[in-house]
Amino acid sequence: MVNNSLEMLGFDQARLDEADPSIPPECVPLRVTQVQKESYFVTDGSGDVYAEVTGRLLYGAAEAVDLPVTGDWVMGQVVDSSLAIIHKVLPRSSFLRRKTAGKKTDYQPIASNIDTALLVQAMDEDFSVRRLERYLVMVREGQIEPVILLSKSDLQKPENVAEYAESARSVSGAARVLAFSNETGEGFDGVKKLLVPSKTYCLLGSSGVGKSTLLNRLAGEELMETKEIRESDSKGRHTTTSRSLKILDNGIIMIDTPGMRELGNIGAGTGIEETFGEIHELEGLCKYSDCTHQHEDDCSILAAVESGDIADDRFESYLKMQRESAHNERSFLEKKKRDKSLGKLYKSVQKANRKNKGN
Ligand SMILES: Nc1nc2c(ncn2[C@@H]2O[C@H](COP(=O)(O)OP(=O)(O)OP(=O)(O)O)[C@@H](O)[C@H]2O)c(=O)[nH]1
Ligand SMILES: [Mg+2]
Ligand SMILES: [Zn+2]
Repeated sequence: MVNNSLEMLGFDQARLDEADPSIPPECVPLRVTQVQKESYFVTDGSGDVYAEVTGRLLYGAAEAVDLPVTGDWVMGQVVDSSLAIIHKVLPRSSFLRRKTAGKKTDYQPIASNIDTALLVQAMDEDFSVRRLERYLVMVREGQIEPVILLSKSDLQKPENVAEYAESARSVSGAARVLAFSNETGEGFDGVKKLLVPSKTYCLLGSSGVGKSTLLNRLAGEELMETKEIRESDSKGRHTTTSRSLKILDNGIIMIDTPGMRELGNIGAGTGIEETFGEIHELEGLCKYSDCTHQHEDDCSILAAVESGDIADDRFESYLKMQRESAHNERSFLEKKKRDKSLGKLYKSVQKANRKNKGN
C-alpha cells in the first residue's frame, strides 16, 4: 500500500479543533479501516494496524454509536507495528446508521465520514425504486450525497437498461444515475470519472449486486472476496461480512459493506423531505396546516395523486416512511426522557448516599 499522508486519507485539521487534555500527547490521528466486535484496525496511511479501545472509551460508551466505526477518525497511540490504542473518536462529518431490527429504537452504525454513497442496485429482480427511496432517505439523513449505480447492464438489452435508468431517475432527485457492468466494463469509465482522490465513498446495496466486484475492478486487484450467489442459498448469505475501508492506489477511499437485508429509517425529516421533494413542496399548499394528506378537503397532495401527477405507489411509500419516521422520533424522544429521569434518580441516590456517609 502507498504511504499516504493524513490529508490524502481525507483528514481535515478542523477535526482537532477542540484540544482534549485527557488524551495522552503521544496520540496521533488514525483512521478506522475495520471493526470486528471489540477489535479494530486503524491506519495512518501506511497499512493496517490492529487496535483496541481504552477501557475508559469502552465503558464510557452508552451506545454502539459512541464507539469507533469504520471510517472514523480517532486519536490513538501506535504502540508498535502490531498494536494501537484508541483513546477518542473525533467528531464525525457524516454518519450512516440504521435502526436495528425490532421495537427498540437503537441505531446500528454503518460507517462515518463518507462524502458520497454509491447505491448499487442490479438490473434484475433486485431492482426496486421503493428500496432506492429508502436508501436515498437514509443516506441524505446522514448528510451524505447519494449516487445511484445500476449494475449488471450486460444482462439487459440496451433499451431495457434505459428503462431501468429512467425508473431510477424518477425517484433520484438531484442524485446521478449511472448504469454499468463489471462483466463487460460498459459504463465503467463513467463510474471512474465520478471518483475523486482523498474523498471517501461507501458502497451500499443488497447482497450479490456486485459491490465488491466493482471495488476490485477499481483497485485493479482482488482486494475483496466476491462470490456467485446460487438460487438455492441466496437468502441471507453475504460474501462480504464486515465493513472495510480500502485506500486505492489512485488515492480513492472506498468502504465496502455487506449487503443489507433490512433498512430502517430514523426520525429526522430532511432525508424524507429531500427524497420526496415534489410531494414536500405541495405540503404548504394544503388548506389545513396539520393536514395528514389522507382524507382532508383541499389537500394539494391528494389532488396531485388523483390527477396522476404523483404515482399511487410513490405516495404510499412517502406516507409509510412518514409514519415510520414519526414513530421512531417518538420512541427516540421517550427513550431520551427515560434515560434522563434515570440519570436524575441515580444522582439523587448518590447524593443521599454521600449524605448518609457524612453523618
Ligand atoms: N453479469 C454480471 N455479474 C456481475 C456483475 N457484477 C458482479 N457480478 C457477479 O455477481 C456476484 C456477486 O458479486 P459480489 O461483488 O460478490 O456482490 P456484493 O454486492 O459484494 O455482495 P455481498 O458482499 O454479499 O454484499 C459475483 O458472482 C459477480 O461476479 C455484473 O456487472 N454483471
Ligand atoms: Mg461484497
Ligand atoms: Zn394535505
